[in-house]
Amino acid sequence: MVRLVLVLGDQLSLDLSALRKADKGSDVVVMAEVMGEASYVPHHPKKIAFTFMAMRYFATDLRAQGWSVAYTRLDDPENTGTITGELIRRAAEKGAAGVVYTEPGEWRLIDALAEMPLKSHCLSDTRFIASHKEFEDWADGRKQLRMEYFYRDMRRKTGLLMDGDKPEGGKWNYDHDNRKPAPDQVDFEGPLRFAPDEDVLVLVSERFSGNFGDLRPFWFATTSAQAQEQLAHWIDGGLPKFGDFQDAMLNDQPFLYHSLISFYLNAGLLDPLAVCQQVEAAYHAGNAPLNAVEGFIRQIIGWREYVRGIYFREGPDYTARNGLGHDRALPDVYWGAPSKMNCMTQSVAQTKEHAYAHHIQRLMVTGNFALLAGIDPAHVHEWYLAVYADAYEWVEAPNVIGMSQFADDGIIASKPYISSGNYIHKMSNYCGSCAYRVQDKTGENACPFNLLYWHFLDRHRARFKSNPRMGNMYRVWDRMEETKRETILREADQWLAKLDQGAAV
Ligand code: FAD
Ligand code: DLZ
Ligand code: SF4
Repeated sequence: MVRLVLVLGDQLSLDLSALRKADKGSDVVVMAEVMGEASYVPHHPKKIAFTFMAMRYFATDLRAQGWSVAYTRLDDPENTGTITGELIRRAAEKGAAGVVYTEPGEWRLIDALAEMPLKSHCLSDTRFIASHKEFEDWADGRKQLRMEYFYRDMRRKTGLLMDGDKPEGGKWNYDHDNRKPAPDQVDFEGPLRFAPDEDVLVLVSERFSGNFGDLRPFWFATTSAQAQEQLAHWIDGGLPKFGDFQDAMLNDQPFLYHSLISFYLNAGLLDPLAVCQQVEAAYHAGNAPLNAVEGFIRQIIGWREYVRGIYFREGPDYTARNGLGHDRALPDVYWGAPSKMNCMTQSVAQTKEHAYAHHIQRLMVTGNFALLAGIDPAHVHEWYLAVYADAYEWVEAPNVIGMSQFADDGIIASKPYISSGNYIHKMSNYCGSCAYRVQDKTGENACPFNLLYWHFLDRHRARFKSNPRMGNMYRVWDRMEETKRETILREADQWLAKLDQGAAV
């Protein structure tokens, strides 16, 4: 009897558990471009195009390997518009007895598939290093779920950068060496650029031109072979300085020494363990220093696995958390409206152009600003989910709701990631070309990050005053002259009022 095998747009891996379970001779793979997935948030057009191109190439690969694939294009007149609708339609068409699928990365779709009126079998997603059970076993009974300890277990489990039972070089974490400010010159040319599928670009431009984001030029890799080329190119040229400049930001330099592989990892075109093994091999061959290699491997087997563990442990209501009670609407600057803040303008402009921003831009510019300004975390979450080509809820939500907005009340972060303009000034050259003055703490030209930093601390005093990691901040605030504190709070309120009125602040 025929069985259907679902392959979603972020499950493009030949060793997907559903494919491994299936029978090539009798089962039918179902892949579908559907409006339901393409519009549940207003995705960046590059993200939609990337997904459709990669899905089409993957279907071609599967057919070449002997699979029978029922592929629905977005403009197919029979298209029902949802993944479950397509499964029901294909089940009737093929006379299928049921569906086998790999667990999706969003509760929304997990629930929809579970409620589908078809006999179905959901398998674990084995493309991760830690299973749900392993994460639960690690997390259960701990007061705090600190990534660092989970990461050490993943090092032991994978054997990556291990010297027997000791960490390579004697330390688990070389982050201290990874905070150099922006370099004067970047001597790595950034990601490889690949030719797109023009049919998909036309389709996406016809249907999604109202979405925020530039569709062209389109340069992403869309096959696993191309993604592998990009990885090799970056290991060769970008990895050696990745650690040093991981937190740096420069005007008109969106990529610096970053790997630009999150899209490919998350869509299934690259395997995380294999990626880390190649990066480790570069270290053993003497081609990259330990601080870079350890820093990179930590992001993948540490942070990436850890945030996934949190998403599934915390459940579907995680995205609705709002521990700090923030309720401001997302300002238009996030959708490209003019702003005098150069750091925001730079980060949003490159997001619009590339559907990409690197970690520190997401955390310490757009995320920091949203947190300081008290923006509703649900709106912030939707924005990040829409505008980045690597965004799926399992990875985006813990980074936004937890790490960036502290809306989960400290499950992920032990203190909020907030900073005044000083941090941005230290790590970038943004402030030099900004209409505001980062040195000014008050006054007409004061950097808004300076005003809002104290405003945040003051309005959340009851919540954070006893946090041992924030004592210093409150001591500095309390030592300031009262009139200065009053001026800062008044000017911050005035600035926020202008923001709410839609002024180009
Ligand atoms: P590099 O800087 O080269 O890092 C290498 C890899 O490490 C990345 O490709 C990624 O797979 C992994 N990684 C690094 N940091 C994290 C992290 N915090 N969580 C998970 N994986 C990590 N990453 C996503 O993949 N999807 C998202 O939707 C996403 N949203 C984010 C939202 C916010 C507010 C923040 C602060 C971070 C977010 N991240 C997200 C993490 C990180 O910013 C991106 O993974 C990274 O910028 C991708 O670019 P890169 O491939 O050049 O990464
Ligand atoms: C992101 C995305 C988009 C834009 N379109 C599709 C689609 O048409 N068909 C599909 O199977 N998957 C798509 N995806 C990826 C899914 O949204 C993703 O599989 C779920 O959000 C679970 O992570
Ligand atoms: Fe951003 Fe303030 Fe620097 Fe301007 S001065 S770039 S607003 S941190």
